[in-house]
Amino acid sequence: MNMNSNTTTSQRARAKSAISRLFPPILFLAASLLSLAPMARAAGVTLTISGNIGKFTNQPARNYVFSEAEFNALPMREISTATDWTPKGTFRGPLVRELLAKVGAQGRQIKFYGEDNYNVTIPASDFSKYDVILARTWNNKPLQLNDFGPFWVMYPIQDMSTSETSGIFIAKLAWQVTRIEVK
Ligand SMILES: Nc1nc2c(c(=O)[nH]1)N[C@H]1C(S)=C(S)[C@@H](COP(=O)(O)O)O[C@H]1N2
Ligand SMILES: [Mo]
Repeated sequence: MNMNSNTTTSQRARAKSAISRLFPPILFLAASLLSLAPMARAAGVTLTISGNIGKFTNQPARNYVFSEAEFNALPMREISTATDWTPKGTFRGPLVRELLAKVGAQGRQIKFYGEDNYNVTIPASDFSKYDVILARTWNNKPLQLNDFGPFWVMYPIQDMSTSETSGIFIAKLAWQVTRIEVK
């Protein structure tokens, strides 16, 4: 064994131990970033309103995108009711008429799009007649995409008569909403 190969071996050993010292922190960092990813997505929930509106967050695209923070800063209302899909519980969200006012909505028909490609068009008059909210939470927990979220059109069912909540009414309770078009 000559001096040269000895040096090379110890250099390799030092390099190797440097990697093994660095590796756990790198793994830890990677794991932390991965576990943060779903939170980052949840924090990134947005609501896009487009169509016949007068206020925009993106002028060229002519739409208004509510960030989660801006949405959560809106005045909130609660509706405590059971639905066909949920036991009695409390939904919380802003009034749809206030959301529409915020974006300067002018249309008579409001189309709600679900992430599952469902859509329903509701006359704007419903939102002056009833205190309809765009629910973001149920029993204080944010609605998840796989559980009717992020936004669910909710009427004050408990205050409405059976004739008002019969027939096609139930089709207005669009869940998994992320986009609204004012027509
Ligand atoms: N996002 C979304 N919301 C929705 C639906 C849907 O398929 N997707 N169905 C609507 C219709 S047509 C009705 S009658 C009710 C009940 O749907 P269900 O019969 O599938 O439970 O939810 C309404 N909200
Ligand atoms: Mo339906």
